Amino acid sequence: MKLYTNPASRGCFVEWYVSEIGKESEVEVVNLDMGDKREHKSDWYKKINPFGKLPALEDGDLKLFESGAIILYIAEKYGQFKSPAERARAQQWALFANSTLTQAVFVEEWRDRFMPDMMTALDALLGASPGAHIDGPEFGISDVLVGGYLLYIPAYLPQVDLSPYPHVQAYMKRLAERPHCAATVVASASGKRTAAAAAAATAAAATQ
Ligand SMILES: N[C@@H](CCC(=O)N[C@@H](CS)C(=O)NCC(=O)O)C(=O)O
Repeated sequence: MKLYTNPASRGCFVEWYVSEIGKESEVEVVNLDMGDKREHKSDWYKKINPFGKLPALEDGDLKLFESGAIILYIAEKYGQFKSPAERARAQQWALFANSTLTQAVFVEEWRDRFMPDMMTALDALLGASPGAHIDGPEFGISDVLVGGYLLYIPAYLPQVDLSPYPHVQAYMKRLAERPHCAATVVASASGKRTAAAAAAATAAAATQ
């Protein structure tokens, strides 16, 4: 499988998931230059993702874009879903993360109207039991799907006050402390992720 990405892009959510399930050796990471070369807008790349956005995945004849869809595909491919209900809940959280959550938080005009209710509900869910995760007591795919976007909030929207949501904050801290998350999403969000550093950090996290 080839993952077209960039150290600063949402491809880091995919890399996080791949490393959590121990499949790094199955995925060739191809970092495209989104700067001067604008490789993500090249004709050859638009045959993989016609929208010229990262990440995208190629697996044999399959070409796939949207980070959430890529993560769900990888989970399916490596037998991570034990039941239709488990798969459906992961799909639910992927859609929540990429629509409800991102619209409420990252669209400035909608933030005041939609973010407080949404984050209050998320806070209650995560505060229901100590150490809770998005889809139950254990860490899983839904934490990557939702957690990646949550961890982007302080990085891209430092003006957004998350202190009214202490359980969300504690959850974000728990995720950020996971070595594979630190090496991918946290490093990307802090802007410290060059292609070389990404490869080194992912290799180091894989050995822990
Ligand atoms: N919802 C898409 C978002 C894709 C996206 O906007 N990617 C950004 C990088 S994080 C990008 O390629 N931006 C360059 C551009 O839009 O020209 C996903 O999750 O994959």
